[in-house]
Amino acid sequence: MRLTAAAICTLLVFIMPGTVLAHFGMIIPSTSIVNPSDKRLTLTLSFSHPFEKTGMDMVRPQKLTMTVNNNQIDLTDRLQPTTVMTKKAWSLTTTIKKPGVYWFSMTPAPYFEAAEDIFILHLSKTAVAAFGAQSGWDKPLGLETEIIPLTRPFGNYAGNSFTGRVVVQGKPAPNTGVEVAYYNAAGAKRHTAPTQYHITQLVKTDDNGIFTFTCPWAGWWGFAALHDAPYTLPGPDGKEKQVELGAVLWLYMDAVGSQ
Ligand SMILES: [Cu+2]
Repeated sequence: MRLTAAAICTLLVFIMPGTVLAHFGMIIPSTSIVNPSDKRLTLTLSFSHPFEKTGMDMVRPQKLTMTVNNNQIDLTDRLQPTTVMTKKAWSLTTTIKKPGVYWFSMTPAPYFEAAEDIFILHLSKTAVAAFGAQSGWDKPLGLETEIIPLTRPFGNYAGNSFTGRVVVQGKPAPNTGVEVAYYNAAGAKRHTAPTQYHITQLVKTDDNGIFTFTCPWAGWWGFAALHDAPYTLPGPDGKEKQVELGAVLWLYMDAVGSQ
């Protein structure tokens, strides 16, 4: 049976009432660390349920940028259609030529989530370090909302903790929920959730907008700090709908020992 993304979300709501759905803007590079032996980097952009491994069709993102050493390059026009979890997604392959910390940031088109009667807009970013450089990993990109790392977001082991600061319009966001999802990627160890609560982990920021989460497994981890946007958008029925704004950050935890 084929299910549309909306049907899957509706189904999840039906099966797990009250459960926070783990849909995440995803920006996953082929590696978080680029070495001289292979300078190519492929980025894959999607809007998916990373733990459940069910996808949703994603229309062309509004924007994809690469920021390194205070220079920002717009890569939106270079996005090519691809497939993630059998659904429409986007990708781009580029070559990293110079040392640096490369921040990739995606602004998707607002996604109308019929099951929740809201729009979802996840501003999603990830950092890729090249050739040993590491300055710039702690810099904000100046997004409407974002997670600024306080832990270097690459070169970590599974079992490390990640600490970040959530900002909205540049100001720390206290008492804000941060959803955490593990990308149950093919090739990685498949993890199962003992209960529905385990699918999405949840932490909150403190008075300074800071949160910490310990990542138990090797692989990609997504953090989504969510709040209601100060504006609404017209929905398919013509009525104004709330917009869930997400500051999403993806980072990789490497396996302890040999890989
Ligand atoms: Cu969903």
